[in-house]
Amino acid sequence: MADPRDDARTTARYGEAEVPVGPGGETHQTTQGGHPTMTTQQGVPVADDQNSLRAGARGPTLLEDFHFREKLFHFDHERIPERVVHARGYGAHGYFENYGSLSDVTRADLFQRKGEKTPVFVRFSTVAGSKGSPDLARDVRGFAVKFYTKQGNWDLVGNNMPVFFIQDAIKFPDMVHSVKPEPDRDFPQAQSAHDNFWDFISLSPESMHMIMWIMSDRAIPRSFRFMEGFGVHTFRLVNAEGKSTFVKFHWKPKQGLQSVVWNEAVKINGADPDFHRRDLWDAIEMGDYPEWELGLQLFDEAFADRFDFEVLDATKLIPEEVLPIRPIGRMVLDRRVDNFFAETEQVAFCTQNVVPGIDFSDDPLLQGRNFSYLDTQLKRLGSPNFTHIPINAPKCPFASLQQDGHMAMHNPKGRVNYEPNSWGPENNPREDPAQGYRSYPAATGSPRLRIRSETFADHYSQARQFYISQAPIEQTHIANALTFELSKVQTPAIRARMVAHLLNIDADLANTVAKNLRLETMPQPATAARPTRKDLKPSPALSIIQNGPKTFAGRKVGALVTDGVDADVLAALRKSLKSEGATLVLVAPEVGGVTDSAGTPHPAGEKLEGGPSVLFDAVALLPSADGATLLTKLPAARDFVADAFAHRKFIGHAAAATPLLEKAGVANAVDAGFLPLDRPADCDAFVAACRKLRFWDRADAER
Ligand code: HDE
Repeated sequence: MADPRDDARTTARYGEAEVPVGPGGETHQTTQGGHPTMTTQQGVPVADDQNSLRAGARGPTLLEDFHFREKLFHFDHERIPERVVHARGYGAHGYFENYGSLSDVTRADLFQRKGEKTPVFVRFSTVAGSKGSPDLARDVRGFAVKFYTKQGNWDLVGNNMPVFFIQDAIKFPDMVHSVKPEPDRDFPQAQSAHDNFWDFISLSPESMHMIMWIMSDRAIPRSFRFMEGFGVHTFRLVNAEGKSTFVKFHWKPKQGLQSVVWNEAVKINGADPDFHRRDLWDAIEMGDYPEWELGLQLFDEAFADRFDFEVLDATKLIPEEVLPIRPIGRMVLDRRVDNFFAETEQVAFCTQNVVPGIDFSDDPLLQGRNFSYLDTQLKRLGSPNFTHIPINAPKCPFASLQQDGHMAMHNPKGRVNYEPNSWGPENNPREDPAQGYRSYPAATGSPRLRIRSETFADHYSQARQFYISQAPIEQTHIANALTFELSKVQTPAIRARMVAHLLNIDADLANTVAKNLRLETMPQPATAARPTRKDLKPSPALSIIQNGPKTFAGRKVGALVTDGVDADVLAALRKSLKSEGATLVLVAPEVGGVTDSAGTPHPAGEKLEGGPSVLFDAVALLPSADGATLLTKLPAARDFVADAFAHRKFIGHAAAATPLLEKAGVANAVDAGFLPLDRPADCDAFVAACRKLRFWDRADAER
């Protein structure tokens, strides 16, 4: 097939005689073979984009080559500073839809009418790593939502964990410096497993609750689609009568919660560092639109006063068993970005972007964030006019008397650029006391003090509550994560200092980690400003496993196939997965695929070496007898099976796969997580088993 670029313009390239053939007479509005004419930024048609202008065929490049100069100039300036935190992220468009009216608690226009849809843009992110870091870092995930409401943009800039490391924004630069690569060596990248981070944490008891979350499986989600989101801080809603209600925001994924295991995360980072962004892209491309329910925890001053902890403390949550969540609407992400840079990279979230009816609390972390975000946008986007970029511009009418600045796009017409003025209404916006934003008149006026309230002093009770709310295997994962991280810490005193904190959380946890680290002497418990409360009841809502999806929808099976794969079983498996809402990916020794037992060819989704089992939620081993013999000789095939086993995945297999099970060292460990796939009728049972996502009871699997 002819290369489409193989036209006169690109072939007539060599030698003085063969001067590139330009558009020759046409104006640049015309197209060539359907292509628009390439121009410079000034709109001048370009004749030759392959060769710079030279003094003679082998001579130096000439400065007057304005096309070359402009092209390199632009390229040299393509990058903007990456976000100082949350650099690695991925976005998508969608909408938020109300279940009903919320006029009882807020006058926010977007919440007034049942069924009304508001466009949104969401950006998910990791925190510590740079823009090119892998998706499966152990980290909190950003969950930032921009609502383009009819009364302006509202940004709910949250995370996938409901608490944070610190109580006061003044500690944020320290906390972030500590987790980032160490300044002398610039490593490790996107990892908390190093001395600086644990040094800071072990000296910051207020971080202990967040540490339990970060060491849990919440920090290694299977996908953005399977994680919760939280506004974290207490905010206010204000209704038309001016009545304020405190609120905490919760996003719950319709797809259910799911995480990977650590050994899997490490391997996914090698096999597909873009695992999370690819997952979101693929789901939207397939029309399997991810969905979350937005819920509110609403409370008044009286509840705030009687609740066990300070509601202004971002290291605390309110268990939903104590204060139920009121579901108010759903968010659907149904459109991927057209251009990553224009949308995902340039989107500028800001906690201060609120709309009438939504207001702040005095949470000192939130107050600090309100200052920081605008600052950071100016640094990154380079101009106070970053709101003129389409992704950041409101979708409702807007008008102000602000003007000029770099890259000003919305330039007012007429002579008015100040207020008060006595000119007519054209291009002359005025305040609107009725509709306009009014801050809630919360009383202040206390003495100015650099002090933290006594009500923020309990650092261990909710850390313990989180730990005891986890299923046993989740508790094991927390102990293992702490062991892993502290094993990377080279200063023994830091390890011991962390174990001293764990003693205030749970003695078994502390002892397990101390043993795993081979700590020589057990430290004394850390000095606690408040003793740990042991009376807080477990909150089942905090466990991932106890909130699984009960469906395999949105998940993927990787089927290891060879020539001769049973045609009927393959067709039946595909059908069962489709009716469940899940997908099948064929993994074969060659990407060209395989021919099934009926002689039908099937292209492969992945070549074996590029499609390890860590990329899938469950696996099916469907080789023919000859194929199984071939696979036993391939290390990637043995790893495919051994990893699926170790990661407690459901393994469907044809009897012919037995030699491969033997070679992978799992034939003697076959358990109820192994299911036969010898007949078409077996497929439904396999898919039904997969709904549990993992066979947690497997012995000798990952610890
Ligand atoms: Fe952020 N945070 N943050 N943060 N944050 C930023 O803004 C900051 C905090 C969160 O996808 C920055 O545009 C301070 C908590 C998300 O573009 C910066 C403090 C929570 C995103 C900033 C916090 C968040 C950011 C960096 C301590 C969860 C990504 C780049 C008081 C509720 C938004 C940027 C996106 C980004 C400051 C703590 C969520 C520097 C000072 C708590 C999801 O402005």
